[in-house]
Amino acid sequence: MTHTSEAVAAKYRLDYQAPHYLIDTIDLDVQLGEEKTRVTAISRVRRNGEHNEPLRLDGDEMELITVAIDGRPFGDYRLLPGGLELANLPAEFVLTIETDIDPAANTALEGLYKSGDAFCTQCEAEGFRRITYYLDRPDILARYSTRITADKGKYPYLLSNGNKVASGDLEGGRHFVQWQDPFPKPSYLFALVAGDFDVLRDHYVTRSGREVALEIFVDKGNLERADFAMESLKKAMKWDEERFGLEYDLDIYMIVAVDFFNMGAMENKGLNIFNSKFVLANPATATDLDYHGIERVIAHEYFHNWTGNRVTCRDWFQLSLKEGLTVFRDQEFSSDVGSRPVNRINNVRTIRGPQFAEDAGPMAHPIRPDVVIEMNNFYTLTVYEKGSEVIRMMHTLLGEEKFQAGMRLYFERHDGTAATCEDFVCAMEEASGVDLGRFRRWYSQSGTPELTVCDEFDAASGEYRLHVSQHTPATLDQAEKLPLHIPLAIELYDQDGNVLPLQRAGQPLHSVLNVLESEQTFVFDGLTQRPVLSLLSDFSAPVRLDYPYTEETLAFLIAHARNEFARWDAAQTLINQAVMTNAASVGRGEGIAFSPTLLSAFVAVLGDETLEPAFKAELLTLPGEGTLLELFDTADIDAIHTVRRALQQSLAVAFGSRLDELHEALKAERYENNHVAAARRALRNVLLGYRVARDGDKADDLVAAQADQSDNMTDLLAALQVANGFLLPCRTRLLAQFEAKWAHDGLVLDNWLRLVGTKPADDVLAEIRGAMAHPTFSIRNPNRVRALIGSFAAGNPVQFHAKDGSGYRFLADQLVVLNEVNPQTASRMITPLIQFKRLDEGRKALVRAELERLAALPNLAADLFEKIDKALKM
Ligand code: B3K
Ligand code: ZN
Repeated sequence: MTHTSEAVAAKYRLDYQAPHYLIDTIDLDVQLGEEKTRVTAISRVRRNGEHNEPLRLDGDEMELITVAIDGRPFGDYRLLPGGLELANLPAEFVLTIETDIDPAANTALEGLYKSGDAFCTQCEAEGFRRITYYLDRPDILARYSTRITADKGKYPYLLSNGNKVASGDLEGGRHFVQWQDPFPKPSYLFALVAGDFDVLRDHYVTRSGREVALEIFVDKGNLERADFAMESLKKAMKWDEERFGLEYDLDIYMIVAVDFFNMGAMENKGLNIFNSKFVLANPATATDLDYHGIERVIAHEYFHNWTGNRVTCRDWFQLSLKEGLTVFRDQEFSSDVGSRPVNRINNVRTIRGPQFAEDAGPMAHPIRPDVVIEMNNFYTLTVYEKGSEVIRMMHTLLGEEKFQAGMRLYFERHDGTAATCEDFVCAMEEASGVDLGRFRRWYSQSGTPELTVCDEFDAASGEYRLHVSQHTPATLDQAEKLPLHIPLAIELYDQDGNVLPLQRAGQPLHSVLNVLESEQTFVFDGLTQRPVLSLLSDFSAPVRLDYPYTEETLAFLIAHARNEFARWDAAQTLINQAVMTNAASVGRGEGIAFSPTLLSAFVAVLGDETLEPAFKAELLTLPGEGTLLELFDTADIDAIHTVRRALQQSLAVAFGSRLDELHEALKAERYENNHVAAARRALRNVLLGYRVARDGDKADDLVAAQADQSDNMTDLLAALQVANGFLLPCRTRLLAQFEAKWAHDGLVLDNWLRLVGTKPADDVLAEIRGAMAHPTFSIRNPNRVRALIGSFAAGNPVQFHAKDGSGYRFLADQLVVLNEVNPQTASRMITPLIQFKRLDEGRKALVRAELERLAALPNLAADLFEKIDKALKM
């Protein structure tokens, strides 16, 4: 995967062509060996239409041994960079290809590789071509059978997709297992695992009464950490039956947890492979947030069985067809089984923070990209999270009932096929009768739309007019932008906080306004006084909003808006405004001040006993520095940091003794693992931060005591984070104790690595280098790399953006190594270095110098090439 013209060739969505050949079945025989695995692939191939085109198979990083057609050796082939071309073929034939691969040398973690002592695979997007030469594209649907042979002692479990149809012992201590997957599938859903595991077994009876065996494979000794994942799986299976009417279709569902994995997890048919981070949990090792992540990711991969596997993507440009939709489904699941407002708040945080930053950076792309160099670079927040927002907008426009009718039509038409985003929109449109003509532009247009709203009230006529204009700023990939169909949900309140009905000339109006043009006016009447306006309820569209809210109006909405999301949103806007004003005055060398309106609004929140603790915790959580940075055209990172700290302190002072009382009152007698207890922990730990912000080192004992007495990872880590964030005297001891206790367990030690990476002090790079020498750290393990180096680059803005450029240089140095070891992880880690738009000129120059250094690497991977090349064009 070097920077040859072959590797960096761009592919365009509009160049899609149906395949010249189809493959109906593939029988794989995999003889596993660490350094040499022999793969024999026997495929039934047939020509698709009348033509004389050669068969061009994809292939990478393999040694070709033999090629045969219909059982006879075949010589009419050419090895090309990235593939194998066969000419003069009959209309139908059996193709046999033997290849050798070296799993132990595969540090890219794509294709077949070793994760610790086990073998596993990752084939999405284009990893199958590292296992055998094949038509490695998602519109080739074939039936797979897989025979795996390996040493029985080392690899007692041999797994693949579908049902186990045969197994037996062989000579030399080896054994084999044969699997057959009855569902035709694209190559990216192929999976193979071999290893020695502990297995958690359970079963699920589907709505129609079929029994499905459920098996979770974990490293030996981790069995008791798999229960929560199993419960989550069963919950997800039930929810999908109840809300979407979708049932599981095989007799067995397997999940394998591995330590070396580039992403969260992978939805391979019947055999999910997971990053162990999203499987393993017990109260001593996992935080409430970790538990939530497990529940979400287990559900997400399960939901893919219909949205992704039964209906797959025609080509990779359609990725959001399965990912946007499946994220929407997992968000709905989390909201139905947990707190809807809290889930919505956190999803919106992701959109407004990192997704908006992606839109504003060099990698801006529509949710259905038009041009791709390295497909792995497009598993993005835009395709996933904004893609989910686009599905959510359709849900808002159609309503649940019609949306579900659209889903049914989509499955009726496309089950068992490879479809496009357009197919999905057509199904929604036809099942509902709702015109989605202009709405389709969300699929083709990149960037974040900006809505500017102003209003006027005419007391004489009782008319209230809302003027809405929309504008999407140009992005690197697209200069011209068109108006979109934006569902704008609003509410009007009277001065007492009552919701006012929306009406005009005696007719009720819908609370979701259809913004379709660059400028539009909406008129309401029958009002006796100027109403208070709440805009974009529940974040009805992924846009930036500009409306001249006064502090008083925001305080009013925090107290009165009937939708919890709107209350949180008003609180965020109030904080954002204060941070912007104060950062500007810090820049001018002036002081920091927060208005009594702001302070009393938050004092009221703290004291409001009607608020759910989980929601109160969200209301009181200040936006992170990275999110605040996005508010500025040119951001002064140090000023933002100073203002944010000052705000936390001022709020804490304003909270007075109430803060301490509430913090003490939330202390639990003993740990319980449920939503109610987790909500109380969340609130208590937010309050701990405020106490320390107010009392400084005097709070050292408080924090140390929480750490020493905690009986769960959530409370322990919360104490450590505060000790780290405020550089309390107890920090050194607590971190050392944590390291000593968990040195053997990489997954738990990641928390320590994150604390080190986010240390807010000038010596952070020295500590990071120290941690890199820790025996549990390995540059080959993406979890370790993300925890230490990723947390520094993405979660420690003040130090990463150090004026002397040391942060940028450090990251670039690591990327030089990762470029060779694991290009996919390198490419994910480079994000903070390419999103430099809001930096001052001095820092921009330092960043560019590092990017140019990387661009000059002799073996620059296509993954990094694509991003750096664009960044240097910004
Ligand atoms: N579909 C996988 C992601 C694959 C990423 C390949 N680089 C996990 C998921 O979205 O469910
Ligand atoms: Zn997914």
